[in-house]
Amino acid sequence: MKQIRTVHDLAVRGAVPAFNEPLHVGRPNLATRDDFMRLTQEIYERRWLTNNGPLVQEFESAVCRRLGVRHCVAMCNGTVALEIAIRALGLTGEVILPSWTFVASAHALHWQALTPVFADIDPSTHNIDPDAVRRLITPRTSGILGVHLWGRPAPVDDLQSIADEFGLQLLFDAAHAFDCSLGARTVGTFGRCEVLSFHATKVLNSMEGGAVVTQDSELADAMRLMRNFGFRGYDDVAYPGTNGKMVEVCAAMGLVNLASLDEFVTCNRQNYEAYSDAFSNLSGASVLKFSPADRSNFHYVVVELDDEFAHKRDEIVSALHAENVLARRYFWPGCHKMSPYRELQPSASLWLERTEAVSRKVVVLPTGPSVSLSDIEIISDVVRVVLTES
Ligand code: T4K
Repeated sequence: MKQIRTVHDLAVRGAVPAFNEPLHVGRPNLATRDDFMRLTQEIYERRWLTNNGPLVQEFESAVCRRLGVRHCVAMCNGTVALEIAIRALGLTGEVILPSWTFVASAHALHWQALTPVFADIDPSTHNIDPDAVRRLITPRTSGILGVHLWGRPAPVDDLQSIADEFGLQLLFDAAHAFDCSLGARTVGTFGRCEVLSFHATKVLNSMEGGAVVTQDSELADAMRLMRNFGFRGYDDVAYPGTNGKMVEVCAAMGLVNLASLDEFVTCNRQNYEAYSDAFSNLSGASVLKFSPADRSNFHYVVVELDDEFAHKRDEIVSALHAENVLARRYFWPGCHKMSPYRELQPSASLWLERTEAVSRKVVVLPTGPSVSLSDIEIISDVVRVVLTES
């Protein structure tokens, strides 16, 4: 591995890349192969592959125990889980959410024929700003979709107060926040329900997968109907449902990875601290901090450039890519600037100033068990060189 000390060492200048193999943001966390193989062997022997199989039920129970939540309804992915949650809550008209999120949060609303209305964020947390939410409420608003971005809990209490005051439904996109907490309160228990993603790139993966977790038994029953075509029993269809079921092999992956989750988080934490140390000596960029009062899964290492260095963001990403470090500009440029929503709300930039400012200065760096402490040293060096040399 090549150390990067000066601008002449950078692969963008024609030198050899620092890494032979790419380092990805979102490289899957994987538990030992043997446990997964044992469960897949059992799936073969049982010949039960999907439709609320025993491993899906076991996975749902394990998630409930881990999060301290009453119901977990496992689904084929987080996006379908969002759509089913939105539908089960009976949302209509407009739903307020941040633009600063993965575009699936907005798509899920759009696919349910709702209008996503984008609210600005608090730049210090990257999460939705409750005052901005208030300003966007109209007679057509039926709900608020909060997002716990990067695993950092959204301002759940303020959002709940607004929801109560205006009679709105409140749900959360908790795709990033498995096993995170706000103080002593674990994510999974906020709002009417919370939506998880177990995509390959998430801290806990089931290859593809998602779930809605809730304390509300009626809501959970409704979502169980919806994810299985609305079947209440043989021949008895109670609702025009969809196919949102999780398959057994995904539940197997989810179960074995859940058993190793603490190891993944410990590794993420070490990497996060190493990045934070490296960037603490660097002027122009810092690693987004988590509150020590909360529990984090440290799954995203988000570097934010100071305003006067924002113009270097794309140069940093190009330099990292040239070294085979596939850093990401998540979630640039914000949902409201992506084509389907740009046309729906052409003037959204007027009230999303802070979203746009943040979107221009963020770089997300690789972490997880496939990234070593010496990799982090080199990655940080690349950023330092681009920031300090012109
Ligand atoms: N809400 C939020 C806030 C979300 O972040 C997401 C998903 C959702 C809702 C929806 O949940 P799901 O329906 O996905 O369950 C990736 C993921 O596909 C997406 O799940 C995730 N958020 C998003 C943040 O990241 P892309 O378009 O960036 O994926 P892609 O293909 O570029 O992969 C990311 C990196 O991971 C690449 O460098 C390659 C690496 N990778 C990926 C896969 C799939 C691997 O090394 N191995 C793999 O198996 O969206």
